[in-house]
Amino acid sequence: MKDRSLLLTTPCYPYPTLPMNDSITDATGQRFTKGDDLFTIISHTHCFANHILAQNVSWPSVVLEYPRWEDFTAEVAKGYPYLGISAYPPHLETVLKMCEHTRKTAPGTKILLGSYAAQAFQATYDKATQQKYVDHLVIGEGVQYLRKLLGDPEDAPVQQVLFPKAGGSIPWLTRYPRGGVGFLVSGLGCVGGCDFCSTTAMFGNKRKQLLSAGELFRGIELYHQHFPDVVMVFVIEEDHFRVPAHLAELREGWRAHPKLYEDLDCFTFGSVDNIAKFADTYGWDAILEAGVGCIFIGVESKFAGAHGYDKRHDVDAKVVFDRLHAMGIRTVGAWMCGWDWHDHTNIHEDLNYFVSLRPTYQQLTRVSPFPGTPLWERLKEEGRVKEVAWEDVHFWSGAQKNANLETHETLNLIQEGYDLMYRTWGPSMMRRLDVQLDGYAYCMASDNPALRHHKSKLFRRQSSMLWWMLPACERFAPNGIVRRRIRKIDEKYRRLIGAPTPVMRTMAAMVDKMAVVAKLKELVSPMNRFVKEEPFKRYLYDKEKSANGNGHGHGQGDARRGGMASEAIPYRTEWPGPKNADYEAEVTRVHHVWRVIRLACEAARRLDWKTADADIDGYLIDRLRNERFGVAF
Ligand code: B12
Ligand code: SF4
Repeated sequence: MKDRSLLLTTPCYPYPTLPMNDSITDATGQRFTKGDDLFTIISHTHCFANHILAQNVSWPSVVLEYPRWEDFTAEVAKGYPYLGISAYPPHLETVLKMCEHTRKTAPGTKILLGSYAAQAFQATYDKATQQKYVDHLVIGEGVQYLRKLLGDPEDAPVQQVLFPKAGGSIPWLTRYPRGGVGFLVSGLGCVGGCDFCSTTAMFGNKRKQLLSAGELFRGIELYHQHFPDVVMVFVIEEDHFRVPAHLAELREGWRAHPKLYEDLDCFTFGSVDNIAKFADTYGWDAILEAGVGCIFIGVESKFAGAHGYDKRHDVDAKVVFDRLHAMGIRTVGAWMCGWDWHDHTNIHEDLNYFVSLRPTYQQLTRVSPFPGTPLWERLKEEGRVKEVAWEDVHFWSGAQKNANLETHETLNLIQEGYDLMYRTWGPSMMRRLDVQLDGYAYCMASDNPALRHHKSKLFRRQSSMLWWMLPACERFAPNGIVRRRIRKIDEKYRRLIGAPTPVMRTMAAMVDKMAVVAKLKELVSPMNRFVKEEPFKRYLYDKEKSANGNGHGHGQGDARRGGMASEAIPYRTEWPGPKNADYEAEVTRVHHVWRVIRLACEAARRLDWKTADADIDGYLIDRLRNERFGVAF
């Protein structure tokens, strides 16, 4: 038996696929940019819960991410005192097998199960069954729980240094984009108490703050210092606008370091009414000043306010979406299908209301009763929760017996909704370009020097990068409406920023050709046939601080060799197992393609130096040099 060593893991592969044949770990492909045809972004991310736990206990820890069965069993055989599994409900069947195996082969190992699989497991199994598989079911905040168990001081602050980065790209540009998105958890849980919401239930309708506004800002800075190519930090805070003082204080950090506005922004979550209230108190500009670039907004339904959801009661969502877009703030709008009030007379009215908001990205899901939520309790009492396999307990579960709609209808309506978004507004990339151009105009007209001199630069640079995609999006636009919209966006670009530079034109021409090849491939072998799989990685938190803070061990390239840990990056990454020849070949191929494109762009810049733009072209060449053309959202 190992001494003082913690094993943390995600569930083992294979992972279930979603009803529309999407990867369960790919947020952009399964939702945010779904329906965008060739322009759907495919992304990867990490299990941050396990990393937060490992960063906040004194015991050395090993984190397994996406292990295959043999990887998991080999690690369990080493005999850890504790095995912690962080999982979601679709993996419960696998998780139970993992527990059975651990009980059999490492009987001294105590098993902890956390996150939403724990919530579902507790809600659906009796005590005896729970104990058969798991020693500690952890519902709610885990750091404190684990510290208590391991004898660490419980009330020490929850520190967060750097986590592995997430990232995404159009797969025919690169299938293995380097991560450009950082991650920080500012707060868990929400006081909103919406009956369908798992997170409010998980944290007892309370918000648990993990980072003060100052700590959050320092975390953002740390990402920027170590990874200047990080373009966004994804901040977990269920409804940031419900804690206005925190968001307003975050603004102070940015204001004191306005140059940071030029390079990155933040993703956060908000609700319609609370965004409007925040703006009433602090002014709309305060949202931009707080470094917010993109907000996830639960619209849920046009009729949600009338049915008791107070976050959607006072203000028309359209006003908030339009106002944010006009300032350059992107939105992820979320809509749900299958509310009890949905019937054949109003479902299309509701869907079209959502479409009219023109969210930059979208999440359309079915109303899904997650075990452990009040909605699930009520529907169960009413005999309206169907037995579905654990692998189907997710945002598109079909477990609910709808009041007025057939089960298959809600899934088809969702698919129709994604298609409608694309046919109405075009791909998210072009919606983003449009919004960011408006942001550029807004900042240039602002009296605030931080917005005018710094934030405007981010909009200008990112717009020039998105313009790369414009000719290809125009060529393959789904209809004339979208094609014209794209032409209008092009006109807006030229009016506000000027003619595309030689680097932009060269790059766009290459991308356009790559899109033609991708379209031809799509005809015979649609991308949706191949569900993305994540590789297995092993992160070692040795708890020995190295003086070397150079960030080795954080990128995929270093991961194979196993890099050094540092104070900012307190783990070493290993990518065990035999080398994957297909992966190596693809990475080499993409590397050569992008090298050639970069050389062509550099040549174009030299030849056509009169129309070159030092800032835009420098930014773009730099991204090509580092192969950082993957995008956030
Ligand atoms: C980032 C995120 C993702 C990412 C990455 C998730 C991952 N870990 O692999 C992506 C985009 C891939 C994703 C996908 C999905 N997600 Co998601 N996701 C989130 C989000 C926004 C944040 C999760 C997070 O990292 N939080 C930060 C960490 C630190 O918090 P935490 O996970 O709660 O962990 C704390 C405690 O729970 C506890 N804990 C957690 N694990 C463990 C383990 C041990 C051993 C211990 C002791 C403690 C412990 O300690 C931690 C610190 O306090 C949440 C919403 C939210 N605000 O939480 C939804 C959420 C978790 N996702 C959800 C869902 C449904 C999914 C999907 C099934 C989507 C779908 N298609 O339906 C997939 C499943 C992915 C998978 N791996 O199987 C739901 C879960 C609802 C439910 N009851 O099941 C949530 C709650 C969203 C919502 N509002 O409904 N998701
Ligand atoms: S406002 Fe959002 S996060 Fe808060 S309880 Fe409602 S749905 Fe959940």
